[in-house]
Amino acid sequence: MKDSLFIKAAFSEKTERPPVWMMRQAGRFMPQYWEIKNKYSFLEMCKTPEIAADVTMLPVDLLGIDAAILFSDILVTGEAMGGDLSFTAGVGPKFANPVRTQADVDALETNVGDRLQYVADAIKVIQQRLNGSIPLIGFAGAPFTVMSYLVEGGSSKDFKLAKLMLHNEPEMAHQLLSKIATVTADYLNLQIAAGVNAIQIFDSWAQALSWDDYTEFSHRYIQEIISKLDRKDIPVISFCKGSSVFAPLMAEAKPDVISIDWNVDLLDIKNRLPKGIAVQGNLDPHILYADKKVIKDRIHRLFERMRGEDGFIFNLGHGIMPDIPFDNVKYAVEVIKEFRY
Ligand code: 1CP
Repeated sequence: MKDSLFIKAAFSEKTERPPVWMMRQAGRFMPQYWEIKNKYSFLEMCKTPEIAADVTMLPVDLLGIDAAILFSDILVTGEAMGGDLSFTAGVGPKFANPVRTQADVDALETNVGDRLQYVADAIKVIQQRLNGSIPLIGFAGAPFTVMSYLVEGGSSKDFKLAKLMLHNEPEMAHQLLSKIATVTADYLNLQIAAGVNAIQIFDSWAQALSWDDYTEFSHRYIQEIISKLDRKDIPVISFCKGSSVFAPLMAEAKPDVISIDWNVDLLDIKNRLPKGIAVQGNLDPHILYADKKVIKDRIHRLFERMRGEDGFIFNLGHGIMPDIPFDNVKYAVEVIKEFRY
């Protein structure tokens, strides 16, 4: 895999064009996803290795992207720790037993590798299907983002309860985050042992935090996780919404790649990072709703800005929205793959 465009760019080596994959590529914007989804619940799909592999392969076969991402969810760690997780169409994820008290935190389990074995099984099936063609990215949620779902009991607009725990009960919050960090490091090592070729950590809701709170309650746990990974030749990507602000701090956790949201000029932020850290990003996903000439123009604008830079992986600044036209995503991938430095 070390000769693949994606792995080379992740390790800041020269490539003839930027590699492309897109967050949330294995999901709802593809009509073929719904053909599978209509037959099974979301968690059944995640927990049945053959089905997880089918969905992982959809964007590989239909779009020709340069890296696959495991079909799963960031909340499976919370479920394995004891969260009563369900996904309902139109509602999203729910934990029926939210974590709000010291007793709730104490009840969470941390030795949960057996409960996540189905992910290792899925990785093995996916690697057979990929047969060495492109790398497979494994992933997990960052502790603060996973904590926000456990404490709120589901999605939230303002993270009021999760932030209140940080502010009023910092000791308890640290115990909760520390438990999630332990599980997450073990879980990512389980994925590495099962055969993934790269790792991404998603801290999707970090932008809700002040600089001080991000430093104390998010960054230090991501740093702990990364320091525990059996990295070998496996690049580690750190993503957060808010990376246009937090990237210099994220770099201290020593990831190989930082995935950048769309609020910042990608070259400017890259120049502010230590040498040897690659960047991934950072097209505004809303561009994929626009006319094709706009899509092409904005991709070329980004690529011209990054011309001559080693260590650049094309991605969106956040995930593909479910109602983005499939045809536009396919077109974007074609434009990217035709480009040459
Ligand atoms: O990227 C991929 O295509 C791989 C599969 C994947 C990944 C990486 C899924 C499938 N989920 C995730 C990560 C994930 N899950 C994140 C981090 C990435 C991001 O920020 O976009 C988050 C925040 C979640 C939580 C989650 N799971 C939500 C978001 C709810 C909210 O608070 O806004 C939702 C809707 C889910 C369910 C889910 N996960 C994945 C899919 C395809 C779905 C939809 C399930 C369905 O069909 O109803």
